Amino acid sequence: MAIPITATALAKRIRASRARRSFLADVLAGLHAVPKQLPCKYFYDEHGSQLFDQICRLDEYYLTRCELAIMDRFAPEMGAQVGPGVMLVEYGSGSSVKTRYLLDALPDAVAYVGVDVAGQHLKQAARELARDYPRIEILSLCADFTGDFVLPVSKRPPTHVAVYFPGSTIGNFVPAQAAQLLGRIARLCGRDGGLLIGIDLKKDPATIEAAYNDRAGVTAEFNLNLLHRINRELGADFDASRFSHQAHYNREMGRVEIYLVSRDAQVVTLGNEKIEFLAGESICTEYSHKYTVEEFASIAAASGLALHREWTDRERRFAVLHFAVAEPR
Ligand code: SAH
Ligand code: AVI
Repeated sequence: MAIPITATALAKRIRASRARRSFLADVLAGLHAVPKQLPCKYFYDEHGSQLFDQICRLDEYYLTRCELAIMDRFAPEMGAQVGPGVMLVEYGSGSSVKTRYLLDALPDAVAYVGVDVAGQHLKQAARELARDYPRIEILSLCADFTGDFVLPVSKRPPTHVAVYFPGSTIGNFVPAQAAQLLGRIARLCGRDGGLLIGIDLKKDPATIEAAYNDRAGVTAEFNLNLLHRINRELGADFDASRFSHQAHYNREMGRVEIYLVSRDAQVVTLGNEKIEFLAGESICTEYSHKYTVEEFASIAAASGLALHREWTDRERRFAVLHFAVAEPR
């Protein structure tokens, strides 16, 4: 006898099957491209999200430490810029740790919406925030923030929408894509809103390279987990032990480039496709751009965002910037 399925369960299955199809299409397109590449948003399955949280606690990964220090010191000033009655929308919210500093400084916020592709991690973070911030309506949206999405409706109407985009996740986009995404953010916020965004600043290459080549090998595991995810979810037969993690700072481009390098000549099967690798051939899995405040402000200005305030840590390694929407484009 067929077991009846509820409408919610059916909708969930349809979403999962669509997500699998796009994942497969993106992986095949990336592995057939020359040079090979994979989108970094796929790092974040459940294990990948946990590995990222471990990266944030590494000595070498100064980014999180510096941004937390900035939030700890300046969140009240940031809260004053964002203003009361807000719906705060966080892009790539992950574990929502930095968020707490901001919510503490926004006691009159109407609602908070975490937006992230990592569904389970997002739900868990939202549950914990709802427990600790009972006066703010905590909502979550599992979506790719580079595409179209509809914000959930809060019980109380907000006076305005502001976006919080910490972590320097914007650095994982090449400048042209970053400009597009900033334009979308400006349109989402409208004239009354604003953007609070974390960026990793240019500094000596040795410090940057160490952050992506930690001694404990967590970043290498994070990178290689992408191959395990492709095997698990798409049925490929990558042997992760035949690939190595590589990360180096490209000074000219102002970015860390992260690769998985094939240790030998090999063929990987994915569905009906055979993907050939030469010895030493690499898959680019991520860029992480580093900016000066001026460079970033000029990209944002072209997207209709005007730099309003900046906060940095004492060593000027990282910055949190507040932008007002000059003209949504
Ligand atoms: N904001 C957190 C997490 C940063 S890690 C912090 O600062 O520590 C990057 C986060 O963005 C991850 O949680 C990942 O799942 C999410 N992410 C990456 N690309 C995304 C995309 N295109 N759409 C939505 N979320 C994305
Ligand atoms: C999420 N993002 C800003 C991280 C970064 O530093 O570019 C992702 C990461 N990749 C390797 N380590 C951390």
